[in-house]
Amino acid sequence: MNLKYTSLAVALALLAPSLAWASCSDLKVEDPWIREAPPGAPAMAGFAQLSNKGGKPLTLVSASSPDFGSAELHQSSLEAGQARMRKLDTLTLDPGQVLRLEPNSYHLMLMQPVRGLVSGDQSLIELRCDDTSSAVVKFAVRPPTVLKFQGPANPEAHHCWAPPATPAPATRCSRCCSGCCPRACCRG
Ligand SMILES: [Cu+2]
Repeated sequence: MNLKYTSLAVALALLAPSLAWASCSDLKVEDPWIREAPPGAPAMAGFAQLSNKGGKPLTLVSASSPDFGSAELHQSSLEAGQARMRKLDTLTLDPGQVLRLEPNSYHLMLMQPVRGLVSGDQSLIELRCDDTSSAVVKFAVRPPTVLKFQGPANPEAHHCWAPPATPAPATRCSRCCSGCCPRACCRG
């Protein structure tokens, strides 16, 4: 190898670290929690505050948990007065960016619970970044807070649920349905 190519190789080696993808180790996860759902609910939602403490963009590509059949990154939004949510293939945080996963916004859609999770339980969720690194985060299950009325119920909002105004064991929801979102859960 002549001097010219040696210099090039050294230059590339020095450059390489700055070309590397941001790693999940730059991901800071605060206040991770899962909203409790009625027994038998097909899905639950997970929330947290995410921040990128690194100097490069950080991209989440997937999530999984032994407590759920599958997990997806979702975003809820209001479109023409209708509450909608869609699956996100990736979620990118710029350096220093803080992003809240919260009801009616970004969330983790946790589908097919494999065990009954109730308030006080914990669930491990693995978040994966686009460089194949990952972070395992312990989420705490908490009671649902009553959701504000957000317009007509969305049939696709399968995780929308709020307890009745005067909760009593006999009237707790046994399932979620398209009528769940506005104020309370469905009966029966
Ligand atoms: Cu969702």
